Amino acid sequence: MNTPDERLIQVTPAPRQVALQEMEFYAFVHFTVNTFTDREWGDGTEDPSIFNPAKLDAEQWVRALKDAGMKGLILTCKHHDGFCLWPSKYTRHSVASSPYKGGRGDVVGEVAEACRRGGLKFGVYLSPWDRNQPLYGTGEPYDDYFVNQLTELLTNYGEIFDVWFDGACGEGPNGKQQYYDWERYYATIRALQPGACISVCGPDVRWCGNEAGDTRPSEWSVVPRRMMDTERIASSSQQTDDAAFRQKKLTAQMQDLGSREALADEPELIWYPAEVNTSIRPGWFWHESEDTQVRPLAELVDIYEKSVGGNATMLLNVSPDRDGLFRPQDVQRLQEIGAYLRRTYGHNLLTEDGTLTAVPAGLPGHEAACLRAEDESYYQPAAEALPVEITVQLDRHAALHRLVLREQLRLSQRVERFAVDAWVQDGWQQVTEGTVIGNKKIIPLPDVITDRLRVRVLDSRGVPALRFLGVYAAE
Ligand code: FUL
Repeated sequence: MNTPDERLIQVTPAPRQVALQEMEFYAFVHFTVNTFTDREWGDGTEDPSIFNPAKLDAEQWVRALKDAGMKGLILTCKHHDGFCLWPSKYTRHSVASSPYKGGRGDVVGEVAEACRRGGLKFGVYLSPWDRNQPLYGTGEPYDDYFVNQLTELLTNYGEIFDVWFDGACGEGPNGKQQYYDWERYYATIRALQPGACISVCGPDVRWCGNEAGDTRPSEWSVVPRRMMDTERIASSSQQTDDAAFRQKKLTAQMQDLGSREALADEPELIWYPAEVNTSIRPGWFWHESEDTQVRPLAELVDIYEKSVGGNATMLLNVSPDRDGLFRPQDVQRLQEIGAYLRRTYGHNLLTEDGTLTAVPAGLPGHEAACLRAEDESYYQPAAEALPVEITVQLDRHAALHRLVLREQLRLSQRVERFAVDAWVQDGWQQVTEGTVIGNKKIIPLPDVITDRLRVRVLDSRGVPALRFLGVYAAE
């Protein structure tokens, strides 16, 4: 019989989920006919002749995203309007009917190739809701159409790291609704791209519940299985289906998805890490009127620190304009984000400096010294005793700005409560207390001047398994 702790920590991530969580920060690119109609949702009646991004330069996108420190790009290959950015064999409603490159263009191919060359991973957004396709709402025939399109995207464009399934769902061109055959879609993805995560309306990555960039104070990766079903229930029914939408809203508002109290009566648990998706501008698609509304650096780095630094990943949308280019102000903001991240996290004081000790001492091969390197090694105490105390002794005093902690996710998410102390005026002073660590916890320190820090793990599911500890000085 499992103890309650064992029941929780036996839930661990699939390798594809670990790979995505490791990426931390990646881009959404929303681009389609909406860019040319100045709308956020097309209705499917758009004439493909309006799509002509004459200066499209996917290399410019990739450069700007890499400058920001991002590791991947997810492109809206088809949004709700049904227009395909690749020449799909299954519809004429695509780039092939547009003036772009005389109808011989393939935006998906260009972006996938630029990502490959630039070293970004490539992912696809394919909207199940299709307001153009006459088969929509016919059941299996539309599922066939959708699976055919998925197959094109997952076989012709190299390795795909993520398939992002949107929850937005309404009627098709005939006013009919479609009940998606999710299991068939998932099976297609697993067969063609076993390394790809399926996000949001899928089993691998959980929507954080809002598009503003907010995270919960404790974002757990081990959650009830029904969290996955909620998204799908909502998107399998019409927007007018009150019960499903009430349910979805409720989940979004729920603050505690994974404390041991919240999980106590749940029959089935899954590894389902959170992703925060938000846009660099108010809208997802480019609108000239929003050229002056690129969000301030401080706001974006705050979201980064609370999402990437709060056991979630950050998916930041950038919108190319009608030329097919990111605007200079967006490029500049992306560069500023990258510069901020390099300045703040570029130099871990523990790399050349300081010592790490722990009580209880680590198991052989899992001593506290492992925490210095951001590799697979991890510290695990040899005895089951709480609190676990890890002490950092630096060679000299410094004004400390950030502390970063990471758990070894392969052993699940274990830490439930911790505190951080700084040695000031001959004594320990508690600087902060927190709950979840998970993939990464970024802890702001109030620029405290010290040469000694202590992390105390106060509550844990079994013995903790910490993978990394980084200390960063103020500029
Ligand atoms: C939503 C969509 O309706 C928006 O247009 C956008 O694609 C966003 C990321 O997801 O559900």
